[in-house]
Amino acid sequence: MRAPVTEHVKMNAVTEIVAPEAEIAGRYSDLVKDGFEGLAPLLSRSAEVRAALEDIAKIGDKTTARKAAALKQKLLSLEPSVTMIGQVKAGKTSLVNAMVGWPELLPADVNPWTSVVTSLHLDPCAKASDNRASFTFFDRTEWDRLVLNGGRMGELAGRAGADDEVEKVRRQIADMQEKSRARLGRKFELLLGQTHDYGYFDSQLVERYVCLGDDFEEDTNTSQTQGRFADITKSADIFMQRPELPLGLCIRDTPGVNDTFMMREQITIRSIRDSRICVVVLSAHQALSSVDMALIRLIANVKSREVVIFVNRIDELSDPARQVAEIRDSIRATLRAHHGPEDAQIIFGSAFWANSALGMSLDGMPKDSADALLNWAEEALKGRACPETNEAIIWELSGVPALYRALSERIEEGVGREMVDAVARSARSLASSLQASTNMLSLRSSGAPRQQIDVKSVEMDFQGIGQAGQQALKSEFEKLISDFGTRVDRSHQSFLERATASLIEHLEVYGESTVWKYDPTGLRVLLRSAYQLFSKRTQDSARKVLDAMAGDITGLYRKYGLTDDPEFRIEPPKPPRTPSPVLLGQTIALDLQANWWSRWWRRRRGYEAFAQEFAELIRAETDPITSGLKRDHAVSIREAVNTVLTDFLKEQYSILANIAEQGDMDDDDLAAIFGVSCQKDRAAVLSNVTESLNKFAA
Ligand SMILES: Nc1nc2c(ncn2[C@@H]2O[C@H](COP(=O)(O)OP(=O)(O)O)[C@@H](O)[C@H]2O)c(=O)[nH]1
Ligand SMILES: [Mg+2]
Repeated sequence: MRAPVTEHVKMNAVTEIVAPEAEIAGRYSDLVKDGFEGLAPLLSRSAEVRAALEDIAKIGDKTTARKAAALKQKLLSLEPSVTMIGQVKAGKTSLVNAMVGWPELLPADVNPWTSVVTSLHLDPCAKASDNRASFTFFDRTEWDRLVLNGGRMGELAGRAGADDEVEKVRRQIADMQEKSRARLGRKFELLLGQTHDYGYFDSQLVERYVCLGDDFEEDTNTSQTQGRFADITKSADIFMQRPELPLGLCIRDTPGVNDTFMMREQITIRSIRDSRICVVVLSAHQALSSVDMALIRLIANVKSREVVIFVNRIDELSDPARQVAEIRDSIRATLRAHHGPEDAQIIFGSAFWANSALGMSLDGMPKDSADALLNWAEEALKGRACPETNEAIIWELSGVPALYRALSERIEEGVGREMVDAVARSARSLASSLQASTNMLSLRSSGAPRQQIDVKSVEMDFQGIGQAGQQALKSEFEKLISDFGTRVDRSHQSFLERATASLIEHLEVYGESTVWKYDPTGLRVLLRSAYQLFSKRTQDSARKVLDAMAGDITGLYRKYGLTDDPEFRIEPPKPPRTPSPVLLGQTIALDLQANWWSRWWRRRRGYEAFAQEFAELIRAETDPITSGLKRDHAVSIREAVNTVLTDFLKEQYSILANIAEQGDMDDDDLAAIFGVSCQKDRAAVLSNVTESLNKFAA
């Protein structure tokens, strides 16, 4: 019988020594195996589609084989991405290091000024020699926006007329720029907008690009190499082999949302928009006492299933077994109160424990941390099978396996499934085209007259279908976008009216000396529902247009006598998913309790001026949100649909053109391509492939 968990941990936890690199890698391989069970259905579906594609390549002609290979490659290159967000010092970077099994890869505790987004691309198929890194610097425009306007914060304060505040921000930023220039010397100008690529990486290299030197606040020392480029680095991409993972994965570490200049809020918004899954890292001791509203606003517009909350640093709690439940309730209550993703999964853990399990410093685990571990072990492992080794127990308690389990589920049900289904759909098209060629062959061998398809005429047909589709899409979207714009403007206007009315009422009751506050949540809720409606309608419209096109293409197969099967039809692609309106979370003046806001308030004199200036300020603040929704979001949705439409058309055209070319060939050539002698085998393989792929039909 195995010793009870707590005993087991107690005996060994504090006696290990720091493990060397190879040992850490070995441990990681063992530990990380747990956590991906949820991906099993996805992996087997993917394998099945891959096998079908291989069969298609075997029995098809060269063009078809090439297409099958490209689709297979697409399956293999699936790389879901996960964005880690949270306050500075919540432990995002430490957690990412643990997740990838390299405890000191990304520097923790970086200077809060840095704004680098680091993407770790984990590739299960790559070799160690494929490891590489690439660092991109801000370009001139981005840099100037930060420096000249003082970032979002400067913009905001500037608009509110808080000139002294703007000046302060500008001075600090000018200072930063000067130091960067001094540090980088003449290279500064040259570097802006550039990318540096390396055929390797290690923690020192990453540090040079990600870590501002500690000298930042003091004197500049241009000779130092550490943090040499970090001032102007915008993003780091690290490509890393990870044979332990069953699937490619991109983990994005963001700098943290609470910065003075709000430069990073924009960066974070963009990063969340690019990922389908977002992990919010909170620090346990903070999670109870304070809530970062900027953070809640950012995730409020993301679907619950696409957010996972990781409460980190539970090793610092005195009694996690009890406090965890409290923290969970408090987070839920906050999410509910602020219209956040209430049902988001909450996981508790500690990046420190995870890195300890990997072999960093089991010997040095402080007593408090070890006590917390034992305390949490009893609660967390209650009624569950206990892992075999110390490392495995600590790893489990660190929450990292639970996090991987959560991510696996989201990938399986979301981006992974969509991708496999889309590839299966394209594979079915290829199979249908093979079926059409087969039909053509058997017609010929039965002595029917040779079917001629004019490639030119196929091209004309597709041009016609394409134009009709584009036209339909254009008119559908014109109407949708205009309706959406009207609705957004109406919400905006009525919000402004209500806010101004409330302001006047406040002035009447309290006069000018008490600061007035107004919650902009109402506006966000209205805009969100307008966006959701728009989103749904665009999906419906896109589906309608794509269905019609698929119907027209099916018609061509009949017109050219390639099928007499009444069931035969070309499947339309799925309309692209619409992105979450993360932009709605952007901080605006009304959200802030900043000093300058109340000073601005106190400086206004006169009733009339108040109301008018206020209305202007709020309009200027909310305009970027409403116009961003109307412009960027709406237009990018239309473009995404357009891309799907164009790709579909191209794919179908090339399939039919290929068949047309075969129709031109004489029997000997065709026989050479397809090996007519084994037509029977072909038919059998094809029917297997079709049966297997049909399982994936919607
Ligand atoms: N005790 C403890 N410290 C942690 C944990 N995670 C991170 N830290 C420490 O907290 C500090 C900030 O961590 P970092 O990963 O840089 O946080 P980030 O700013 O969110 O990326 C560092 O000194 C870490 O060593 C944890 O789970 N437990
Ligand atoms: Mg960090």
